[in-house]
Amino acid sequence: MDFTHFHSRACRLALAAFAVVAVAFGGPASGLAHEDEAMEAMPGMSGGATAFGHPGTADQVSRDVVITMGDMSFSPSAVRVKLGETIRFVIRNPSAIDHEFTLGDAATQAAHRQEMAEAAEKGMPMHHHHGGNAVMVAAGQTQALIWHFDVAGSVDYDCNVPGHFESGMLGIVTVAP
Ligand SMILES: [Cu+2]
Repeated sequence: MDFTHFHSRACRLALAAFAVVAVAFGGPASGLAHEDEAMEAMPGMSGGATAFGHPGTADQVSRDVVITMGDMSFSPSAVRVKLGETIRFVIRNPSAIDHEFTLGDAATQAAHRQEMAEAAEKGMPMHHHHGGNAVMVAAGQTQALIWHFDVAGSVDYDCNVPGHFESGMLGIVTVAP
């Protein structure tokens, strides 16, 4: 692990902690009175364009990127794509634990993490019914997620099963011309 990436991971964990605190105290990161409104306002959950691209279709795919899930890790944990590429993430989970893969910016990840935690608390299945930017991958299974990257910058991929991101299950896509 190079230092740059380590630094990035540490910063993101710190930011995630801040986001949780901000939401808990109704700070500027939340700013929404009702849970329903928060759900609708979640970036990346509408199925359309987001600040980090939009879902792609099979006929648009530029190339495949294979991501392998470990006990609490993604391999690789950093991916570079070219601006305008449509990537089919082939997400393998040979581990013994169910995981998930959410593509998104920090706000999307924080919102999704909260949603997953609430589902787990209620004993509900942690499935994904909106957006196309997240997929559950059960132990021993492989899933695909197609995403079109038309915004330069970086996009995170996190596992938001409660406790997994905090244990280091995160990665980053760098999108550059
Ligand atoms: Cu996980």
